[in-house]
Amino acid sequence: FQAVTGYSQPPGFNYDEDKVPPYTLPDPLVTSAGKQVTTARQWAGVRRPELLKLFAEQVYGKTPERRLKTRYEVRSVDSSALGGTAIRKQVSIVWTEYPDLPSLDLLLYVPKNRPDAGKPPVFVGLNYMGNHSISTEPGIALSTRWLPNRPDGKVVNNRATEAARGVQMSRWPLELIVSKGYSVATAYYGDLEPDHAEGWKTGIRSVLDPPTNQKKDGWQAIGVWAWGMSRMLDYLETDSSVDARRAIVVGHSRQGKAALWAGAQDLRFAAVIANESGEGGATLSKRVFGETIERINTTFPYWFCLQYRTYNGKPEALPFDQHELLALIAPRPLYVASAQGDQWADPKGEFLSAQKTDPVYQLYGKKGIGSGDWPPIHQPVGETVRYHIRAGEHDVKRYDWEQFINFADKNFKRR
Ligand code: GTR
Repeated sequence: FQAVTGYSQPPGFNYDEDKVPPYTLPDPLVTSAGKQVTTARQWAGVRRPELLKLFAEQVYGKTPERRLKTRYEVRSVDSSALGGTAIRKQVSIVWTEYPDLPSLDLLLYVPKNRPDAGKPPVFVGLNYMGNHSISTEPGIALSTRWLPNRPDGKVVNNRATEAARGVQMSRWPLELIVSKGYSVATAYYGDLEPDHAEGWKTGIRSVLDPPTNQKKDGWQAIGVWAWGMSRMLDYLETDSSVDARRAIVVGHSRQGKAALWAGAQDLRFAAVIANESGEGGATLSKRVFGETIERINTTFPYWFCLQYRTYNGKPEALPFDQHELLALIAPRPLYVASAQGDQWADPKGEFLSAQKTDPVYQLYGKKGIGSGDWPPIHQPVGETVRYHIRAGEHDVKRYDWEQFINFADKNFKRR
């Protein structure tokens, strides 16, 4: 075990491999009735629905079935974005029955030159600080929504200032993505629900499933953000400039958790990428290393359903673990990425979890991670399921995107 120092790691948690208590993981291929799953058909028909229900009832809360009526309002189209290499569109998803509910404001980049004749695949993901934060292009509308204040003064009184443009552009290397022939669709996650305990009051939950009823399996914020990614895809299916059948849902950290849950529920997502998604995301809960269920439920009591709290301090009682969430992505391509400086998210636990999906991918004749050991930094492993750990802190870097794009190139067999 190599201690990684110099990064913020909340004290009082285990970061020592030698101190991980023994744990047993459930076999994804055994049904709740104890039957062995041996075919893809049994997986899809019996086990998969069973697991989806477990994750809804025990972790993320049940997604409301009611569909909101929407109208798509095109706010702008610029056909010479990114130095003339891309078309930039801003489209608002307006919830027509609820005029006071904030719209979900999409920012879409479509490459003008493409390596193949077909429509470009599209990365779909929510951003943390508003669409204006992912690029300094002045044509991007400055978000007027609630945002977390920043010590650098670029967000004050919970509102963005002009200085907030581009503050997270390193996380969205648009030129790179577009130059490789991919589109990107993003929106601010706070359009759906601002990320704080009272956030639901001005978000989608206020109309679809307010938490006031204290339902054990009530919908919570991670579920809302996941749902929002599916609504983005609804729009993309109507936009002829992208190939919505090759939509890759991507998320970092808490949005990585949401991207996994979105991909698990919504089979229209052709691939899923979870960057440093950690606890309640890709990593194993029963492996006690870094963040715990108790801690995440305490710090973020509005992210997961109330039922999840029954596992506080006793992950061994979980009848499943997060490798079975990852298995819900099968047979679609799945990328799990870690960072060495993000011990909080338990990089090794993320790897082991991804590796444990192998038997499920095998049912479909696909090769996942394979039986190798946890790889060293900057050595991606696996095929349909892929994993890397990079040097550096909890963040999204150009290195990560380079791997995601290679992975998409390989798995989407560019037409
Ligand atoms: C942390 C949380 C992690 C992860 C992270 C993030 O505070 O404990 O699980 O979600 O936030 O989203 O950056």
